[in-house]
Amino acid sequence: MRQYLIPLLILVSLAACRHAGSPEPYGPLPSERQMAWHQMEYYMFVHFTVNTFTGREWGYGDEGESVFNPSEMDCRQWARVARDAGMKGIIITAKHHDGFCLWPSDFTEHSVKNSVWKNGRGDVLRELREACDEYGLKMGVYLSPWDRNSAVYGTPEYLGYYRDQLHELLTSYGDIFEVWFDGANGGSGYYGGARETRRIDNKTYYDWPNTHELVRKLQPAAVMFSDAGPDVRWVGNESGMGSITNWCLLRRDELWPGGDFAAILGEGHEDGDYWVPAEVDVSIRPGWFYHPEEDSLVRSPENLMELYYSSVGRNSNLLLNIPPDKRGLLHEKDVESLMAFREIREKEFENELARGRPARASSVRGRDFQAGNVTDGNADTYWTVKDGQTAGDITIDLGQETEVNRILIQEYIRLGQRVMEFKAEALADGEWILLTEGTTIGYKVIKKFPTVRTSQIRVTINKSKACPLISNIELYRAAF
Ligand code: FUL
Repeated sequence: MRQYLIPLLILVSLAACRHAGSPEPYGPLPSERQMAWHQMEYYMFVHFTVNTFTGREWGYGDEGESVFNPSEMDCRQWARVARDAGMKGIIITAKHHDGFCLWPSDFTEHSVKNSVWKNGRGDVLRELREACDEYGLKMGVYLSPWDRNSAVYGTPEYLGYYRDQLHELLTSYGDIFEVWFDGANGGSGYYGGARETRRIDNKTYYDWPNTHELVRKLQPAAVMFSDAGPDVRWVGNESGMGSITNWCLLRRDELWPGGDFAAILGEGHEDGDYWVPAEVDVSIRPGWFYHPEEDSLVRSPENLMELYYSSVGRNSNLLLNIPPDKRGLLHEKDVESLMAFREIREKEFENELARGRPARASSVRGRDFQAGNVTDGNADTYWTVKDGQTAGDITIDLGQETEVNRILIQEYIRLGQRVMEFKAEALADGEWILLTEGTTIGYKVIKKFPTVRTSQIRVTINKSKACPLISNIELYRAAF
């Protein structure tokens, strides 16, 4: 009997540990590749092709290759600016709707190999790869499904061509963090000289499942973006507005790229059945491509700061487009605005007031889930309550009267997005006053409120799908 006693005791204590241990996951969960993507938060979009030289936004597909001829092409400048701006990566239009390829593809003549740039020996993707490596950035590719140059666009043969190109991009340029599938599909074009309108059924034509499989096979760590995921979804607008209620969830098979789903894409679905968070793509200029007449219309640093709040501050990533000019350089105006934005942002979040401060909660799940986990600066620890409890509050003690006007909150999303309703209050003159309230949290929300002087901040989770898991709360006193 004695020989069974010790294993039995271990089993019993393991069961007890599990009971008092981590909560079970709730609902759909992010994959590791999606977790890595969430942490990127802010990165650069680069729209560059023949349009840069013709002044168009959508090339027709009949542009001569000689049109592409940047005079001072320098991907290192793009990467340096991205790094200095605080961005984590660059996604480039390897091929936009006009079909011109920025790399010397073996599958078309319509590429840099037939341009005068570097006598046809240039490769923008290669240069960008080297620059990203030098500046510690990740790299992503946009490969337009719609191709207004290809003679076979609209036929089944085109899918082979599209996948061959994807294969080249995903095997020749190192690790790709995001593959961007645009939703603009079909219409008029050159199509190898046919000059006609070709319509496709965007729900079936591209046979997306097989393309997704190819990407998974070639770059298992890459996320795929489209209107409908599978890994990252479009936010539903191009004006930089994340939705205030923002579930990282969609319902499977409800959407497809190019469909008219803007309303759903903003909020996602509280009861969605797969994890597909929103990305906010927006340009620093009115157009996606560089046009000299827009030099005076570059977004101001203050405007970029607002975009940051309406994207990163609303549980989305910010993909900010900075289009190179005819020289192949990011324009001085754009760079100036980006750098000033970085300064404002750093100032805004200069002094974190909650870090290391003691916190108490209405209740805690157990020793490993204390209130203090939200101020310990460790993304892997969190405060939570017992199973079955779907509300609770946590109070941070600032130790002395302190001015505060920003709050940043993060859920521990590895176990699911749960919070449905929350509020933040401050103790001022003996009373709790409301600072801000919200619905979803997810990976991150940042909220502004009028400056308050207080020594205690209380965050209440009013409603949650299951016990709420809060990994981080930060407080700031921004200048404005
Ligand atoms: C859209 C495209 O049609 C635009 O040209 C741009 O590339 C934007 C990011 O996506 O659907």
